Amino acid sequence: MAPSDLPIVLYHYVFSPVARRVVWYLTLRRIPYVQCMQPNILPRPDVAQLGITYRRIPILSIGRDVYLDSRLIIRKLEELYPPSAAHPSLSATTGDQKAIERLLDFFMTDSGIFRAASSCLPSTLPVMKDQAFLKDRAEFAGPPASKPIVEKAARRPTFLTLVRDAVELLETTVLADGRDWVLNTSGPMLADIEAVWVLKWIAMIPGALPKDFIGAQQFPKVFAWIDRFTKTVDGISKELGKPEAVKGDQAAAKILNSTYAEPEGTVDGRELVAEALGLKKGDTVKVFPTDSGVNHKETGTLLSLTSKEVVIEVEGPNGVVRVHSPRHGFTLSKFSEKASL
Ligand SMILES: N[C@@H](CCC(=O)N[C@@H](CS)C(=O)NCC(=O)O)C(=O)O
Repeated sequence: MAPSDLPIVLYHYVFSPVARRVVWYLTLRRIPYVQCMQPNILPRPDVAQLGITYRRIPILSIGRDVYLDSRLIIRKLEELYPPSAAHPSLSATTGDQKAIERLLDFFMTDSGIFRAASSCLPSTLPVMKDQAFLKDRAEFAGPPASKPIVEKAARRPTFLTLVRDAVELLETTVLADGRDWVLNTSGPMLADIEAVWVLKWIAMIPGALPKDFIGAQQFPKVFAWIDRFTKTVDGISKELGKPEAVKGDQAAAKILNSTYAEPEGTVDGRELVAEALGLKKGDTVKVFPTDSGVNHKETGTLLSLTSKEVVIEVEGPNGVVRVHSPRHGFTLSKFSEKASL
């Protein structure tokens, strides 16, 4: 069966800005999927049913292959769901465009803009007073490496300055000539998703961004583009209708009764980390993110290791799945009963 004929299940919750990236991608490409809605804090028994200990959202499966991290998820959908008239491509085509697409992804995620925007959430937001949520997120973020060096009173202004700088960059570079979309295309592309997700999310939250500092008056092109993106994606979602929602049991059954979307892959012994750790196919390893949610380490049998991803077989109560993690932002270690990692 072609991967594009296999069922796709998205585990997410509505208020996850990272999961929105995947939802918009699926919507803009009109790719059918079912959704398994999750609570915004642990525990997530629906995910545990697959034997998965990774704590972050989103998670997406194609057939019996499960993909972690929105970036790998989007890349896999690009690869496994080839473009057609019904499911148009969102990818950049030229080298310059590809560079912009990729650099926008790194800029919004890795340069600290998402973290800065998250720190602009107003303390009056109901969720910011929810003790269970705050406790969950303290575990998610891990202990601070040291005492914060930015004075408390300067923190919000510092983060707002960073976010404003990102908005200004878009206003004065990629959107400066008045184009509708980042790559000057006729509709939104992946490059737009990469650039818009943090700003659209934080701009929507009342009280997060002071309008006289980061608003439509100072940055008319950026705010018109966010609005255009919202209208376009909302229009297509309306036309497609709500994706079917399934319970955890149904989601797990769909996944476990499917075939794999990809061949098993191999472990090249000359791969640098494989060589350094003496890893070979079939070894038990731990795979985990290095930036957040680091305490939730996935244990499984190493199936494949490339420069782009690590794939392990994970055993759940009702069967095994293959769990794919990107190399970027994740690491792996050899499993040892005594290991402290
Ligand atoms: N790099 C990851 C980041 C995922 C992430 O941080 N997701 C947030 C939600 S926006 C999360 O999982 N928060 C903790 C939780 O919901 O358990 C990705 O692209 O998927």
